[in-house]
Amino acid sequence: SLTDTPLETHKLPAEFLYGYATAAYQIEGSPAAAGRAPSIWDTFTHPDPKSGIKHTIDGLSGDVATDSFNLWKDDIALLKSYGANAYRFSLSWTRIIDFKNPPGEDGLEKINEEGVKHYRAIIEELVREGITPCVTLYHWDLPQVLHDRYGGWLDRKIVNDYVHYAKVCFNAFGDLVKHWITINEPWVISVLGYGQGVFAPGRSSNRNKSPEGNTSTEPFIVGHNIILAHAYAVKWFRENVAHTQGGAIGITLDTSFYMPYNDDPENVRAAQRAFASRLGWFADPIYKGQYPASLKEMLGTRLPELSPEDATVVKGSSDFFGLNTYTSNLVQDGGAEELYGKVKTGFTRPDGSHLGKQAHVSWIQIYPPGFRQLLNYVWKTYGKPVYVTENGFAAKSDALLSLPEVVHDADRVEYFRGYSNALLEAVVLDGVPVKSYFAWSLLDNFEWADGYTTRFGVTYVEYATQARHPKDSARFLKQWFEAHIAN
Ligand code: GBH
Repeated sequence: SLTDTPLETHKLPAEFLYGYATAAYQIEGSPAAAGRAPSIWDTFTHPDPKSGIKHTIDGLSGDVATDSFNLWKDDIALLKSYGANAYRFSLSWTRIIDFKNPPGEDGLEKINEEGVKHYRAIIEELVREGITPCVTLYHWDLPQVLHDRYGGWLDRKIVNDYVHYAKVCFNAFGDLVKHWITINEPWVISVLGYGQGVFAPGRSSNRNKSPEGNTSTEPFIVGHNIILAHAYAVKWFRENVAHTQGGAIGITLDTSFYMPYNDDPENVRAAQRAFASRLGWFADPIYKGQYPASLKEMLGTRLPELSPEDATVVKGSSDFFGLNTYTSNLVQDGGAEELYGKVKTGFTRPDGSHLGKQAHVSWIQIYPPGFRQLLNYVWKTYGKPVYVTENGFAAKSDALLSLPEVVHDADRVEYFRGYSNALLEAVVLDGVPVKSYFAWSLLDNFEWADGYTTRFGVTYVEYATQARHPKDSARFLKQWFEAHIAN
């Protein structure tokens, strides 16, 4: 049997994709270059003109970030030096579509050729270097114009605009790009953007100052429109691109692994509810054709109905399961927050011990067994090959130390050692078809509401000079994947 030989002698298949993930707003900077117009994240990260409220911890925005709009060749050189055979990055919708000029008679904006040219150069360079481009169409940077025009994700009109944008990208890059991710983390967009208001566009009825929106309804309307936008883009792709140019397309969802706090049946059910609210909300319609029963029960008419016509487009609309995951949680019944399934989550076991080492951020502890179990859960529940599209760690040392010591990120190395071995176990011992591993992230970068105070990179970025310094974790992953991908 497989277990007769040591695990480290087993290999991932030669076509396994190993690389790093980034997102446009987190790395590019140059918000006005090549004809780019503002997205909701540009608006959100600049102090509100009326109230002066700032939405990032350090008050900073993605205006500069890692300057990757200019330094993208250096980024690709880093990928190459790290032995990556794939790169997951996102396109900026407002650089590809021309939102600086009014729409045409069909209500749709024209292509911004300058923006297309920019990304075309990046994609060509990646291919030349033997690095497979995996393109995310939407990583949270909604065109501000569409938000202003009809409320963006709050209106079904967004489906038409999103499909238009997706078509432009398929047509412009589909000869070279064979891996497409429609949308990154719908739960985060819906809940943090329209429920808690801590991410753009910052809508929440639970805020003390200037409450806006409706936390009990908007997240579910937004979630619904995201599912439809994804599904109708995939429908177009399959009817027009898949059979000529080929390629796989799917969505990326995010979740922790949820474990009951103890054997108490209430807590066992709570863990199931946590999965239903975080993952099932999106995964059940997309892979099974309907919303989870527990969600319908909890939300009643506040959960939009999936019409039979839409359901046929939504069901089966992802070729793979794109998974972003960072940690595991112990789940208890209770908690009022329905956006989390009315559960309490934590890291502390009944005996007082912790799941693992704490990250610089509150929401991550190192717990590799949960990663292996999650890969099994996703495969068993949804039956699609799994692309791990993000996994990573914010080490405390990144925030505490400075150069030159800061590149010795022992905690991140520990994290990646545990998680890469857990992935190998899931593939080799459990038979889960995992096709990729993208570590988050290639570089320290703009970490949304955390600004630049949290660093996830395997490369330390000196923001004053934009100098890049490889951390020990980059070397670790290079060696690990060199040793574990078959030739
Ligand atoms: C990913 O989201 C994103 O895709 C990526 O852009 C980001 O840089 C990366 O994570 C690292 O954060 O502070 O308790 O409110 C992962 C899902 C959703 C997890 C937001 C952290 C905030 C938790 N993330 N969440 S809290």
